[in-house]
Amino acid sequence: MSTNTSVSYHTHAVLTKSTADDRRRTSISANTRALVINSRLELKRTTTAKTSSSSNSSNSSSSSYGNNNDTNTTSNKGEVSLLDYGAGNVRSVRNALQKLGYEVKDIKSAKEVLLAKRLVFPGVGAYGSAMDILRERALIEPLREYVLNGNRPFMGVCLGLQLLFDGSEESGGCEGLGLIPGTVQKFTGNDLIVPHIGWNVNEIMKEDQYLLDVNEKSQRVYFVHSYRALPNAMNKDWVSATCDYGSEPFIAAVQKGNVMATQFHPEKSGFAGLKIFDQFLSKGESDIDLTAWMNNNHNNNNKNKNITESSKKGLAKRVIACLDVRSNDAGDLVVTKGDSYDVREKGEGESGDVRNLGKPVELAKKYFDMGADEVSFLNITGYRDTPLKDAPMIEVLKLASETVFVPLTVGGGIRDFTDSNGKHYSSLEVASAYFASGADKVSIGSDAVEVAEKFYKNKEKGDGTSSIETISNRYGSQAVVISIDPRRKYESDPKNTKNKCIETKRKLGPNGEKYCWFQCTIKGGREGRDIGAYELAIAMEKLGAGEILLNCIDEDGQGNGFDHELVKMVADAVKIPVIASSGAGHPRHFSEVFAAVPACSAALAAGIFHRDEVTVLECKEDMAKNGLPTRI
Ligand code: 1PR
Repeated sequence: MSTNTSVSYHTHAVLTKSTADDRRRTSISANTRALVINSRLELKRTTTAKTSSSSNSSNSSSSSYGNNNDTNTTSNKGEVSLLDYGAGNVRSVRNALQKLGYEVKDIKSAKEVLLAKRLVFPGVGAYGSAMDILRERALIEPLREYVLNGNRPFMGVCLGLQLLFDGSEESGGCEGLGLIPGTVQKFTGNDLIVPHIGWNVNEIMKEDQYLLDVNEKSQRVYFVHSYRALPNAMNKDWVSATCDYGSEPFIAAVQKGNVMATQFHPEKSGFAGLKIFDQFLSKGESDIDLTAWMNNNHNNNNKNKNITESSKKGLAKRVIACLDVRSNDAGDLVVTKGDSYDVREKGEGESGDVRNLGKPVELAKKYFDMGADEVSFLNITGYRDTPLKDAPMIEVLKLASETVFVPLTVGGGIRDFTDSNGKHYSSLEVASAYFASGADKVSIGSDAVEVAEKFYKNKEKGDGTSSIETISNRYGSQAVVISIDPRRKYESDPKNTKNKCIETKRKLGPNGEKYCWFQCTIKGGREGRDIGAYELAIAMEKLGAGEILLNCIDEDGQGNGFDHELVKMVADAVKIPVIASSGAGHPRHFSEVFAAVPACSAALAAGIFHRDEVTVLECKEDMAKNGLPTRI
């Protein structure tokens, strides 16, 4: 343990160094700087009383991981109690409320619930475990009492909406708080991709001063869930918005008097979400100027003449910015980028420097301002150590989640780990540390390959102990992303492998081979295994994963576009969302992969964004011009 600790401390110490070269590489473009300033202006408050918060509040104004110099809360809009019952990412909600200028009081006990002046009830994770925790902590009756009383504001988020209903068929069926009639059920629909992940459109069902502004301005909001409640005659008076996904529209928001709850995540829905939070908590007196934000920002519908009507409807295809993070040779934590996973500068022999493309927190904020639908951090050397000892990565998440109000995924090193002193860390513990630091999803790479190998040996069954099973049971499948790192393996005859082969039209093998399969690798491509991306994806879906991040070592950093053959093979094999990754070199590559593989839910890029060659908006404009549902 001592070795690990000293490495961490060393890394931390040298992170304070900032070379001129770093500064040059990480300088924000004039355009982005303007956006940052605009963001500050919108959130500027009339008073300057800095809100204090619970113990978890971060006071940092700058950081070695990138300046976190966005305006922090500058006004005091009064106290809001946040019920932290251990259901998942409460930090994001706290950060959003603090950003808006509320003083956040973390509460845990029944007594504190009853004393709250305004109560926010967040929720991520499985219904059954959330109800178990509420029961253990004797919170069920106080919560019911608070809502039934109705004299103080109550805001539920996601599971915090679902728990208000009579019950859910999730977790084998269980009772809820019984405050709204209806049972929460799994999405249904032919060939439907579940979880419902991403940015979708609300339809307002009744006069609702809290959602109206956002809706009138055609702003989408962020959903992530596999279960939903349906409107019916009994709950009609509660339903304030629905959203169309699956076989029928589901309840996106409820509101009655002082009680409001959303199935979507306001804290992850950019400025639109912050506006909704603020509208409700300030009883319709929000001072967030969404119009000013839209006019000053890149995503201004009016300025984009090419936006098609169809792009404004339905679940948007997501554009994700990815940050591969590692320590460079000097020990600084940097965003790097490889060509086919080789992240060292060329022309300097094998010992070329690790490419340094910027600071993680700063770049994450930049991509949020540019309109990225999500941001992913991959700790690419996580296979060597446990992130529980990797304080810098945890710190990156904490800082990024203070200013980035779209979903954050983190990967690298999520697996069971025994350190040199024999101390065992479970993958669930590692993931929990990431969730507590601001991650919304964790991505699992190397461990997933080993779990899949066991799954097939065990007659396609899990044993309940794997990272995928334990984390999805605890936090819900939507929180578990599988990062696949495949490379093409060519075959002259598909019978030469047990893995699913395709006849390729994209690129023949070195000896003219027509067939290929996509071999999974571990440890950042260092070790190939006898299992294909197709087989891995199927196993992961069965074990409870919620999403596939499909990289491609051959195309990584090449700029030739996504490997449609690979994406199609995997997207057709599973019914969970698939994110195409590796190879983006032009805005049209995004439209092309969505057109070629309609089942593909999102596309991710790194190099073109880091090098300022292409903006997120340019990718989205191309998508919207081509009629693809796009959050723009
Ligand atoms: O195996 O669970 O510890 O996770 C390690 C994680 O780190 C995995 O998700 C793995 O994909 C990632 N990783 C490991 N080594 C590298 C490397 O580059 N040497 N990066 C690496 C993966 C792929 C994408 C990249 C896209 C888009 N990089 O993250 O961002 O290919 O790039 P492009 O748009 O520039 O083409 P574990």
